[in-house]
Amino acid sequence: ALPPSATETATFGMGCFWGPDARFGAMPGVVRTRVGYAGGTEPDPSYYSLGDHTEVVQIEYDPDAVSYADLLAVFWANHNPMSAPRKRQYRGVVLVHDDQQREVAERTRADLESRTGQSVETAIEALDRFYLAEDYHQKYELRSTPVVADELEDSYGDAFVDSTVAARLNGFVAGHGDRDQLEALFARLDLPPAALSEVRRRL
Ligand code: MHO
Repeated sequence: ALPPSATETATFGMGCFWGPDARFGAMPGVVRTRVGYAGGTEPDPSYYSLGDHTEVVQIEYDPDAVSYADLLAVFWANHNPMSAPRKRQYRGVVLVHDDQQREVAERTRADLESRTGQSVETAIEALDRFYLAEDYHQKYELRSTPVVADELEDSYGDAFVDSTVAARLNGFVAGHGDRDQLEALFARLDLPPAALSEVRRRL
C-alpha cells in the first residue's frame, strides 16, 4: 500500500500511555503512534518530573482510511470517562488540534452523556505542546517482548518510534488486531522465525 499523501494527528490522554500506544498502533489507517506528555504548562517535562502534564498518546492517521470519530469511539470505550483519576498524570483528555476536531469531540461527549445519563469528567482542550516521552516508553509492549524487540532495534535504530511496522507489532504483541492483518504484515517483513512465532503466540 502507498503511504497516505496527507495525514492528520490526534492526541488523547487515557491513563498510562503504554496501553493506548498498542491499541491504536494495531488499528488500520493509523500510520504511527508516539507517547508523550501534554496538557500542562511545565516546561520540558519528563517521566519523573511531569509537573502538571498528562501522559498522552499521539496518533498520526490517514483520514481516508480511518476517521477522527472512529478514533474517538476507541478513546471513549477505553478509559473511564465518568471518573477523574486522583492523579492528573492519568486524566482523560482530548487534546484537539483544530476546531473541527473540537466539534467532533464535543458531539461525541454529548452523545455519551445522553446515552448514559451521567456526566463525563473527561476534558476537551486545545493542544498546546506535545513533548515526546523517553525512548523506553515508546512501543513499550514491543520493547518488552523477547526476540522481537532485539531484532527491531537492530534493524530500525532511531526510526523505531516512527515506524508503522513497529506500531502494528506493538499492538499485536499486546493482543490487538487480527490474524489476517498480522499475516499480511509478516508477508512483507523479513523477520526471523523465532520473532514470528513470538508475535503469533500473543495475538
Ligand atoms: N502502573 C504502571 C504505570 C506506568 S505508565 C507509563 C507502572 O508503573 O508500571 O504510567
